[in-house]
Amino acid sequence: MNPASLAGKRSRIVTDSDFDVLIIGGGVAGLYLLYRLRGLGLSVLAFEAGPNVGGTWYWNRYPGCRCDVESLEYSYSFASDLQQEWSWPERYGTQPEILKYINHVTERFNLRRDIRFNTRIRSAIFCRRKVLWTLTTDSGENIRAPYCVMATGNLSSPQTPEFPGLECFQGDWFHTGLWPHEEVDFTGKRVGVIGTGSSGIQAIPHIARQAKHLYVFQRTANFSLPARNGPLDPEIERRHKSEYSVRRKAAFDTPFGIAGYPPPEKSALEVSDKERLRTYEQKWGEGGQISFLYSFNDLLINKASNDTAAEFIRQKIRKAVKDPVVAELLAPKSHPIGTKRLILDTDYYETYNRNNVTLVDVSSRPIEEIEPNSIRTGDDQFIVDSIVFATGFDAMTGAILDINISVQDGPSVRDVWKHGPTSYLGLTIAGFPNLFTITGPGSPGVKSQMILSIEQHVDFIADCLQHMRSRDLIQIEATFNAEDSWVKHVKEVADATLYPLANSWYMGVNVPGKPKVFMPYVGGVDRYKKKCDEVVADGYVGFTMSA
Ligand code: N01
Repeated sequence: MNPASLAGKRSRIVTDSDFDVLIIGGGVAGLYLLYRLRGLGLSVLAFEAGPNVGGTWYWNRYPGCRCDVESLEYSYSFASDLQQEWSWPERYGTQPEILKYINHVTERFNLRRDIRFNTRIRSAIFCRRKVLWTLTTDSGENIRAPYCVMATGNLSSPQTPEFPGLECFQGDWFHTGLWPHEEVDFTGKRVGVIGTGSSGIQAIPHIARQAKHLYVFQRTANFSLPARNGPLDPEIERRHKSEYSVRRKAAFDTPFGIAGYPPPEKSALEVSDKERLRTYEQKWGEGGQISFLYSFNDLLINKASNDTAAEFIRQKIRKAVKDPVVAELLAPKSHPIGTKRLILDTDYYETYNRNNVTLVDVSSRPIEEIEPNSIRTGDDQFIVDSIVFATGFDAMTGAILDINISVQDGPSVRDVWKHGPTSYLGLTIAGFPNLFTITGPGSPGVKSQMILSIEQHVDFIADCLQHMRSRDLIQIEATFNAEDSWVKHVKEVADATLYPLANSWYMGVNVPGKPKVFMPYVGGVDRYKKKCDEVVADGYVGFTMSA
């Protein structure tokens, strides 16, 4: 196919190009970007490796998969009609519901026609002289445009540990992040789930209800709170929708990008034991991460305060799990609460009271080998018919580094990020003109209501392209100075919190050989948005733009 014919018209920005903007990714970010740029009259093509839209919500179909942000929040805000018309059945959206919503948005705004599905981009090379990115697909086709945007997602590169023997395993094995489309039936099977992060903790109660026996291989115990999910109260929905525009705006004045949680004023150490307990009990009863982390104002910065919250949850686990030895293994002690993603579950701890569930502690005796019909840890052998890897992702940088991105006769992103990702605002990388990343490392994306952060980034990029076009500018690049100070700021902010104390995917620790660098910006959506607004108000300070 001639790519230019897909554009419908020749580019208005650079004459040699096939399109004005190429987008990599057809998930929540890619779709909204397509919509915005189309609205500016730009010719745009998006590439999606999968056969359909949805990104993370297309691939993560494991049993029990649902969002841990409330459904009334976790949705687009750009179209008022859309947010008024769509109805979420439950407090937290399931994966099928969210995917249905994404498909609805795709159809409603006729986005599908500008997405090339089943197409993986292998390389992206920029020619400074021609001001053109050339993207090469897995079938060898080259497509050119002056701008390229990575809408590749933060959790889209699934990680399966390289256990010896996996290739000889005779049963079925699955990764939660690449779950098959056909129904997987574990009835009558002995199943091993490896990993107890958000995915594992959501899947385990469901698999336990089906399987003949479930072995859970836990390396690190995690903090999880009851989600308190249930049907969405129509009155809550009505009220929320009537306040949507105010709430969405107010969300940008909050650290996590969700309005409605008044910031706590007291330290956990300032109040009496009785008041502290009462607060935690109330938050525990409400369900929700922000609610709990907002119990006091210093849970993420003061270890002694954090210990009080962590101990509260440990006590809850000890009460929920009948076998005290199992309860103690499930009670997290390795990291402060909230420094790894705080998980929301339904019946997770209670699942260990079932006779068909065994918790296997692999913290001191790791999995050594997968045998044809078992998982072996030291001398112990666990016979299984199926294995579920809930082992997470090469987060934030994996999908970007999967593509060979470089400037002709210059460095590649792989070279530049050898010691950890660098970026200006998580939006651009110095030395790589006309390349944008949506919610890249250095942005608050993964520490916020993700769709809000995505919309903010997309709007920033769209406004920036519009600004340049109106001034006949075609090239934009972050300066190394601006990038250096942003990277320093991101680190300083993280170092002032307890986050770096956890071996989390935020730090890249879960991927062997990955540089140990804290990647998200944890200064809050409010501070971040203010900084982006100042950058724009000061004439895109920190960027150079040229004709
Ligand atoms: O992945 P994870 P995830 N041997 O990296 C273990 C989002 N999400 O897919 O902690 C044994 O958190 C690993 O152990 P350890 C959310 O942001 C959201 O669960 O490294 N175990 C850990 O227990 C989340 O944070 C939702 O010691 C091994 C687990 O595998 C992010 O996605 C739902 C191992 C990986 O946990 C990632 O969550 C799902 C090994 N060799 C996901 N290697 C919702 O919205 C790894 N592990 C609800």
